[in-house]
Amino acid sequence: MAKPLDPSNLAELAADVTRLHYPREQLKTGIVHLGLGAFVRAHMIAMTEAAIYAQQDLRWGIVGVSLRHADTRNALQKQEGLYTLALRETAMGGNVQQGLQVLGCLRHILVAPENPMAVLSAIAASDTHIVSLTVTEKGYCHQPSQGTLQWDHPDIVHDLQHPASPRSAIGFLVRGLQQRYLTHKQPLTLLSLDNLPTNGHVLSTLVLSFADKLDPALAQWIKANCTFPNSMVDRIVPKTTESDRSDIALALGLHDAWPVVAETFCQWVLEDQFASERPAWELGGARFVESAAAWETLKLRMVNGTHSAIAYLGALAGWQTVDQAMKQPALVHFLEALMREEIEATLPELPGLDLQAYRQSLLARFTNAALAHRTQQIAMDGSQKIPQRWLNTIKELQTQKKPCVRLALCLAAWIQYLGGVDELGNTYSIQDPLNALLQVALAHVTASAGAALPPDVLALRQTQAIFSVKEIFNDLSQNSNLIAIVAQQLDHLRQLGIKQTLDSVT
Ligand code: CS2
Repeated sequence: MAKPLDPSNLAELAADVTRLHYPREQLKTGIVHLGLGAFVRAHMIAMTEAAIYAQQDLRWGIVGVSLRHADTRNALQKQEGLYTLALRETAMGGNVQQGLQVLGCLRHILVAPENPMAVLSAIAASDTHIVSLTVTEKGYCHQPSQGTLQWDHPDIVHDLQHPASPRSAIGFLVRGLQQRYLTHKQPLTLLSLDNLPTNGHVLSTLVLSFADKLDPALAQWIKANCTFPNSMVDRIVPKTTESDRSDIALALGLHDAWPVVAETFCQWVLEDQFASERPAWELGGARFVESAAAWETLKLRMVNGTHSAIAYLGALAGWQTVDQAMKQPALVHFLEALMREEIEATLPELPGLDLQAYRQSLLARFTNAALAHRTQQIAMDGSQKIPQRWLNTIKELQTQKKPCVRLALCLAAWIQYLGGVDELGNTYSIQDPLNALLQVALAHVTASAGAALPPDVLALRQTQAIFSVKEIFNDLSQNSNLIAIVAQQLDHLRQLGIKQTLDSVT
């Protein structure tokens, strides 16, 4: 058994591992990050490591905050926050190439429910210049279709009443900002790295409305002194598995209890609107722009839109991973047509971007077998993802009076997915904060006459029921044209199966 990865064993790392090249013990902590999942450890933290290294700028150590679970802290505290980033590619012929790097700029980890006051103090500390977030779509406690705070969300109700022990990201941010306001009043940048359109703008709306409820003067101060840059982030980072851990230990020479695996591709486009200092992230590959909105739209509709399509169609067909799904010609042709014929027509101008090359490189990224990215992982939380991944695209196509049959098939696949059984008869559980609501909507159709209805009418009624969930569909809820097309695709999926349905719309 290899020795554990920790600062005293670094001399034993395998020769080809990229290691730390700065005096780690001297790092200050200038960033607090909420939501310490795999994604940020493979993205923003890796870019911060590069920025620290390039300039030996020791201001940018990171305090990572897990908002729910202690597992990351428990694993990483024994390693004093050190962990491995494994970048994997699959070469022609199927050979996996892996590059390993040990990262050191994650300096402290807090588990919010254990010590909420420590999280508030970290946000309020005057050395903290940036609070960043990857809390996933549902972590914003907002209405996904409208971007407004969900005031009846249990965590928001709790946070309004418990100043010292918030639960939600918004609660932590506003109470932490309140401490800054009541003490040194130094400005702060709040940086969302989640897959939401105009994520910075959404975050500012939520923070300001919560703050205004507590104290309008606090909201005024935040507005005048804090910034919320929009940003687009892109890197595929699957959940780390036991077999990843043992493979990495072999190649690393030390045992890392909490490594992270990702593709080599990495993109970060963000607005250079910082309230005070920031790391030189451009030296780690980030691109600073005046407005990130068009980049966010591109990424959400092309990368995440097709990813969710693969997820629901794949999960239903029994294709367990994205690369396995990409071995199906019917799916690949469908994805190409989906992007070329539907999504791309809705994208804003991005001077210098070669869309065809972007599309081809995306399809190639999805074939990376070394990631084994599970379709069920991407299928999670559909209600929170679908508005920005598919519905905005559909609305735009409708404005342009263009067809959207492929996106309709994506929606049909999601509705079918909510049934919890794949084409092979295997059952699975659905993870979605609105699942109970969606199941009630479907059950209502079946209870009132379902079994007696002809299949196409049943598909129509079920589609109507799902569209009536305003939290997701909002102004599309009564769109009978769209509902009819989706229902037809749902009926096709049931009658013809996935492959034939895919062929029929390609
Ligand atoms: C995925 C994203 O799980 C999902 O919903 O679509 O996490 C995706 O892998 C990243 O956004 C890629 O940048």
